[in-house]
Amino acid sequence: FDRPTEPVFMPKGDNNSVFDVPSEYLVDEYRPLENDLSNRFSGVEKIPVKKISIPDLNIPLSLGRRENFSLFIPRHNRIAARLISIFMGMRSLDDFISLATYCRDRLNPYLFVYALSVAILHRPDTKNLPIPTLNEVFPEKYMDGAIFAQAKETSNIVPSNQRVPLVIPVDYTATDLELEHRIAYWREDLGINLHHWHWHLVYPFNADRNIVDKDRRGELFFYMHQQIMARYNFERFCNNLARCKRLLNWREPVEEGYFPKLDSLVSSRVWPPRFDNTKLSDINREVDQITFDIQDLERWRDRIFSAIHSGSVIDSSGNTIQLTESRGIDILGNILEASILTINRNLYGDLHNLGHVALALAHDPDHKHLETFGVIADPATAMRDPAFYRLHAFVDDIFQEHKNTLPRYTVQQLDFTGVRVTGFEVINDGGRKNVFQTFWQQSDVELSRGMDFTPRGSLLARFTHLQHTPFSYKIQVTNSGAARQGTVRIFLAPATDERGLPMLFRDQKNMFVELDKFTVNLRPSNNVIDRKSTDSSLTIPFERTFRNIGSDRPAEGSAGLEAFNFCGCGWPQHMLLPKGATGGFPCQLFIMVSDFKDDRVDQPDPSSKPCADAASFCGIRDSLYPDKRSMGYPFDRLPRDGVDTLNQFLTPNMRVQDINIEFTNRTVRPRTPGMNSDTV
Ligand code: CUO
Repeated sequence: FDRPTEPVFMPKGDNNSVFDVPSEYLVDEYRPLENDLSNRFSGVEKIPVKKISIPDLNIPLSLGRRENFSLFIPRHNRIAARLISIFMGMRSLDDFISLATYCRDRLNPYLFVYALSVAILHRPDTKNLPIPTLNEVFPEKYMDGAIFAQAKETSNIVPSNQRVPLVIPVDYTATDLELEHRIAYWREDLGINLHHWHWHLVYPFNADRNIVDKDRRGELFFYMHQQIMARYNFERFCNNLARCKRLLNWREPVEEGYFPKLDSLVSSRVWPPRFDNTKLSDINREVDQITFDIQDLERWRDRIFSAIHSGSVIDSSGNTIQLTESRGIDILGNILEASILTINRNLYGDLHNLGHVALALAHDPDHKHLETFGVIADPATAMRDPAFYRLHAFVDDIFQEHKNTLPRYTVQQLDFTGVRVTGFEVINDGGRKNVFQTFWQQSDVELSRGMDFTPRGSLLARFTHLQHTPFSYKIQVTNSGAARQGTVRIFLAPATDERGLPMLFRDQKNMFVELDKFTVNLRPSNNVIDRKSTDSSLTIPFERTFRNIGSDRPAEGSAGLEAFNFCGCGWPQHMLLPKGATGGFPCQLFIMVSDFKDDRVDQPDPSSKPCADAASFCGIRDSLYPDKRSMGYPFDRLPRDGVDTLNQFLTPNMRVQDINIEFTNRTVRPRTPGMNSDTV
């Protein structure tokens, strides 16, 4: 992974070991150096690479080494799926390593790192290996391109032990003349973008079927992105912006422009911008082997709506499949995305993925200007672009249309007989009650792993992000029955809409963002439950989002390493809460204790598996999704008749606490990778 455009035989890793590759593996331009190379690195550790007969790589090689790579371009995706399949098919670990070293100097580095990461995550003999986080391998996908010229200068002149972190400016993509820039700190957050990249790495839509076909993956596609939208709209409210408008009319210009100012170190190009009010066009690009019309998108959209309204879809053999209460959303997720699990690609097409492409190529739909795609085409960078949310608001609306057709939850279904939530409050570290406190923090990330051809040694970039004071929930529950288990579900929503007016429940339910979900043992009579914000079921700590697989990595074979491994997938802890506002932003904090016997999934308790702590958005590896309820429960349906407000929705096992999010415009001290805490 290190220094992805530098040849494979150059020193890698913290101990500067080198791969000792068979001479046949050297690409033509390096072959004359063969003897010189073995002398040049005579003193360093050599990792022997076995010579194998190389499988047919024609398809992966068809993507140019200096091209950009996008998972949303079908051709690129097919190429990646093929490479993943080849990596997965290598019979032994040695063969896999050998092929990877052969590929590295020949294939496109973005393609190579993506396919290698998916293969490592899913091969039984490598799945516990740590994968470096993408911001270290390709830092250019996450920060102002201007920093790299500075980084080269610094690392050439300043010895590694005297280098100071390079500061990424807070405002570098636009000014406040652009209203959307008010929430650039959220869209461009490194941790959020890393989470999104990792989510798509764990849930690819095209790869070997046994990799793609994970439990409820279509539903999770819906839910994880629905929650992104809810969080985004929440953040907009905090910044005096109205909720995001759906991209409904594909023929109208897209208001929101975006100028990413990111470099591609692989292609030595900048990522293209999209100007304000760009019109979408039919796409016809031979270079990407991609042709589709806006009309195709419209046709697929109409067919999906009509399937939702008829309550069934038609599979590729012409059979009618009901969109049932429990399975319908999963089927629709795979249709809409579309993943290879779609029930009928001819009929329902590839709406969401090609929506990304239409937006990403709006500036050069027929390759007239030899331009490549914009940031919205890459899961590592897509969330930076305001148009991402217009598209996903549209996609989410389609899912909601289906959800609106489902039976409403009855009081009997929602209640947990004999269990009452009698008290619910939030206590900040520091003692303040029923207030969330937010502010800015600076953190450092390592750049050197991704910086090719510069002197070695650590080089840090310092970025500014939102942070909050850690807090605990204190929950009082009375149980008038025998000892039993419950699932605590905690959500947060704005108290009013963007005009400051109270919201109807049917509106507010889509604004609830999940903060936590966990199982509790309830004794008869009174129970007091304490739960820390850092234990949230959707977040991962700073060290996992930005983990450095270098010196602070737990020892081989240790229990710590397993826990450290699987997923960078997980919402970053520092973004658990919306920003709020100076003087306080009023919210409603909701809690529900549901009956665990209706939530339980029939499998051995997966909570001790590695990285099971961000299960709400990411699931648990090699396990079923650990909550049997529909994702988003109890807010995933329209309310029963007669319920107009949140208070009317409540049953005795639920409770609402009014709470403020108070933002203070101050920046706290930097922290560095390996600094063990999300506490400040
Ligand atoms: Cu994650 Cu549209 O799916 O970006």
